[in-house]
Amino acid sequence: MASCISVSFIFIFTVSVLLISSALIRPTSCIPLPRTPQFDLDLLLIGDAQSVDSASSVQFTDPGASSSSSGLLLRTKPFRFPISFSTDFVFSISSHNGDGLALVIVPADFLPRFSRDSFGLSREKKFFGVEYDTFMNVNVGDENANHVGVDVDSLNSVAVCNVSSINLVLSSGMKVHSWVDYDSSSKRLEIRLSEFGSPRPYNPLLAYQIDLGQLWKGKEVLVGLSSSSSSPGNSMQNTIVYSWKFSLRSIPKWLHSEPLDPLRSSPKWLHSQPADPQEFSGEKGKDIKILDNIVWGLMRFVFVLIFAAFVVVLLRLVLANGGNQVNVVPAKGSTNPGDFGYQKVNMVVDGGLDDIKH
Ligand SMILES: [Ca+2]
Repeated sequence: MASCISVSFIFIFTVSVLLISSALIRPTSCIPLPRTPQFDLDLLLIGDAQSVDSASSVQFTDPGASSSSSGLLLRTKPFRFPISFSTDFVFSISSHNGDGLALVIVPADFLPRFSRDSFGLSREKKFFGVEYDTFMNVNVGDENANHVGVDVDSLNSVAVCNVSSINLVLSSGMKVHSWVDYDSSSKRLEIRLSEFGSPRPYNPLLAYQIDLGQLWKGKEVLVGLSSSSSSPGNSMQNTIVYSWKFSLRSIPKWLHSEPLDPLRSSPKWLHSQPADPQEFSGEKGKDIKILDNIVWGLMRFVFVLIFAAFVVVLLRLVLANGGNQVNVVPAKGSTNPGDFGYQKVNMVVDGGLDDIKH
């Protein structure tokens, strides 16, 4: 009987904990975005985000929600900094009260902490964001309700630009196009914004120096577009994204500030030792060393063969010259006195020897 009561207590306790947890924790739905040419693949719809207009666009918040609403369009492929990225998206924000839209980079395990307010980031301590803010929150230092801001671990932006300076109103309901580029070598972030249909502006609306590699310290991150609104008693802001492209660019390895090693540019078989011990360590290193030895052995063997052939040819030439020496020197051209015949010439001298003496 006692054990039965204990089991019942554990069951009731467990159910109660689950019910309370489900009430406290933001329920999130993860729905793949239908494949459309306006969006990259591998995207998930989180929270109140849903595809609308035959999956041609994404609506982030639920205008009919009673209290607050938030939605996230999340790219499911994690990545790590340092890396460069370029992204652009077209969106519209209705003129109702709401936070606007944000490009967010969050830890790879962020989803359980996605919330209903503050672009879904109120329960996340580590994030990077570019906010298109349409609500003036004095508590985080917002200067107006129409600005672009750069957020690092806080919605109190580290850099801000008034969108009114380019004669745009984010919450006008009109489509706008934004480009965000980050170069990891120069550590420069650039944000551009224009009315939809206009060309990409040459000058960024906001540029900011930030080392995202230092911020994330090699941790896996995810990127997404997020929106939230809370306006009890009033109709809520409706944020729609019509297209989103995101691409990463790695830094070429040779651009890293490593000392220049001239041995790297020559074939590996020229080295008796590997140029980079780490690169050729382990079994791979052993294989390459064996290959080096084989190539070196073959080169020595070929060299010996060539040398031997040269010596043989030279000897044959020398011997050949010695055996045919008579034939080589023409007989008529001989200067050897022994080759000439002698003929005795008899001279008759009148007067005898005495006449000669006189
Ligand atoms: Ca705000």
